[in-house]
Amino acid sequence: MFDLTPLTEAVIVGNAPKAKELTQKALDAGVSPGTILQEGLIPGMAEVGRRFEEREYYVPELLIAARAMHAALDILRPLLTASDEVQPLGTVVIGTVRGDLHDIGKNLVSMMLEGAGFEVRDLGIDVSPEKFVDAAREGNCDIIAMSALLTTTMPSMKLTIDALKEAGLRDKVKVMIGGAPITQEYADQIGADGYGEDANQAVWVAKQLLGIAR
Ligand code: B1M
Repeated sequence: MFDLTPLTEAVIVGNAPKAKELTQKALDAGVSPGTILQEGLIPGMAEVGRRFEEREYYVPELLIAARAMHAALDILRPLLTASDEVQPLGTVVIGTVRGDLHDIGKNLVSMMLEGAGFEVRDLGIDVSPEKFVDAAREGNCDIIAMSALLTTTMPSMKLTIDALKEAGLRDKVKVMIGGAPITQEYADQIGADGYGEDANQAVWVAKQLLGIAR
């Protein structure tokens, strides 16, 4: 059995070349991309988060850990996403809300949605309510998916929903939200249609919102 612990460690210490190399080695050894993600990379970022909370790590360590995680994700992304031949289940416009620069979780959700057969338009980080509205207005958008990692940026989700209402677009798109500080209760409070606790659940929620029973 392939040991993913060194990969987890490479993320924790922020060694991007090593994270890349070990991800490729794991794939070559037949480990599935999903297993590498769930059992190698995500536990690494969880430990980074713990060290940050315990003040063993500071922002520079977070940045280099995030860079290592991204290096590994670059290899996994095409393997987790669906082939072009499949008709998309629907289109999701995704972004991290205004003022928030955290994108690792958002990128994972994006990849998992693509992997499940959705077309995903990723607006990136620090996305204003106006940008989400513009994307919804352009059409070909079934779901607006917002991610927030900071308690201070959560209100931007409500502002985006308000802006969609003002633009007369609220009944044309579904809205789903997620991110570490987000809860189902918060989603209900601001009038979002769905909440995903993690990237897997996000896929399930997106399907539910579009009435896809698969
Ligand atoms: Co920041 N940061 N950070 N950070 N950072 C947190 C979030 C924090 C909890 C750390 C802490 O203090 N314990 C804290 C927030 C506190 C709070 O608001 N309550 C914090 C802080 C304070 C800050 C700064 C203010 C620090 C500073 O500068 N003093 C600053 C803010 C910058 C800004 O955004 N304006 C900042 C900066 C950064 C870095 C840039 C250094 C870096 C981000 C790099 C990057 O993303 N490219 C960073 C990191 C790495 C973290 C931690 C350590 C890890 C976040 C992460 O990537 N987790 C984080 C601590 C922690 O989480 N324990 C922390 C891994 C990722 C897979 O999980 O993003 O939760 P997550 O995504 C999950 C689910 O939440 C869910 O699915 C994902 C996969 O399962 N999900 C969705 C996410 N989006 C979803 C959307 C959905 C559905 C599910 O539907 C649409």
